[in-house]
Amino acid sequence: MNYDQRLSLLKSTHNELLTRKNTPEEVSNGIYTRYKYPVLTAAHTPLEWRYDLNKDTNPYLMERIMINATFNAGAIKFNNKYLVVARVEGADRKSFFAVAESPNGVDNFKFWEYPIIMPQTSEPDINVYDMRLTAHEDGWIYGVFCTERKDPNAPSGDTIMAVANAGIARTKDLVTWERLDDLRSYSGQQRNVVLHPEFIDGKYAFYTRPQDGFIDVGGGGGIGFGLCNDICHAEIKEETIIDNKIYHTIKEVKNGMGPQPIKTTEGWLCLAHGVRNTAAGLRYVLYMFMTALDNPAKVIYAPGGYFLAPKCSERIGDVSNVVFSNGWIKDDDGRLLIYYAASDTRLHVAETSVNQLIDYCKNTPADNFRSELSVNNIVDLINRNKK
Ligand code: M1P
Repeated sequence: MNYDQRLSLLKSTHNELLTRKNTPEEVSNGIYTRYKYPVLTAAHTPLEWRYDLNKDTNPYLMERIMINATFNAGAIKFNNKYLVVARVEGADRKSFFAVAESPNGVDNFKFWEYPIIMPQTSEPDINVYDMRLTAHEDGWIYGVFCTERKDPNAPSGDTIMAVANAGIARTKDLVTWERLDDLRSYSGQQRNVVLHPEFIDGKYAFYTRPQDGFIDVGGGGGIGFGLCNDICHAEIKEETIIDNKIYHTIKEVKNGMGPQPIKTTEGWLCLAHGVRNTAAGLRYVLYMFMTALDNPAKVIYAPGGYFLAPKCSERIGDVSNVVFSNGWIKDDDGRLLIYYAASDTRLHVAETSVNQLIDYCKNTPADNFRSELSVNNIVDLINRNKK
């Protein structure tokens, strides 16, 4: 195949992928409906990011920059378009952010021409990932993400020890970003930090996930909540754990807030991830809870078990047996699209509604932490069904 034939094949294959219609699964659990195809994969990234398209300098038409994965995406409806800010990971293992846009939220996602050029603080990021987007009542759209740097206290020769913290940036158009100071907190490292969309007592409110180490949360962990006065120099002096990790549950190892909570008439809908250990390694699933409208630090409904777990091909990828969500979009009519990534490799979507999720949170039995009590829940349901 000559250069021109190969280029034409690359372009048509890419176009076919980007314009492929997505279809909902036929039978669902009634809580949400998954869509058949991932909405973003590494192959969705523009050819211009990967290929030198000049015949003279790239006569073999080879990829000059390979992209490994597109996953964990923040999400927002903006100018009537469904936007995700994906974590794009290159073959060099560096993650960065890029906006992809869809007319309907379930297919036809197309990356904007350039990835996000994220300004740096005085201490440059080594790696950035998992942006949560919050359209705050102050008028800005905030992106809160994990910034990772080498641990300055790593013993010499240790090339693994890292420190995670929350980076904060804001924008009005998702093109130009203003970088603010990284979060300052006093509970160790931070990951999965999310900004609440409204002021609480006149202050900015953050969901946090304090952790003793980079991977292990150690004595820390749980989803925390804290207030700060100045978003440009965010400092949380006090964190309260509002949703802890618990023995023999889907969040026995650790947990973390997912996207920004969604306000409903009955409370704030919260989506989170829980991690448990297995002989095959860590298993990441999604779970939900609701907090009080007048107090987002107070959990009012906590349905037991997972909400969404990796299924079929979702179970396989660079970090297998993982689903992770840091983005969802609510339409004005209550339709809700949940963007979840599978095994740190690709991005999927599931559709539901605000009312279904409220119903799910209120009516799913809580985890009572013992097998006997789980059986009681089933027996109770059977008995009610007999009437
Ligand atoms: O590899 C699974 C996930 O691990 C991390 O989440 P947590 O901090 O809760 O362990 C994150 O790095 C996330 O990006 C990743 O998907």
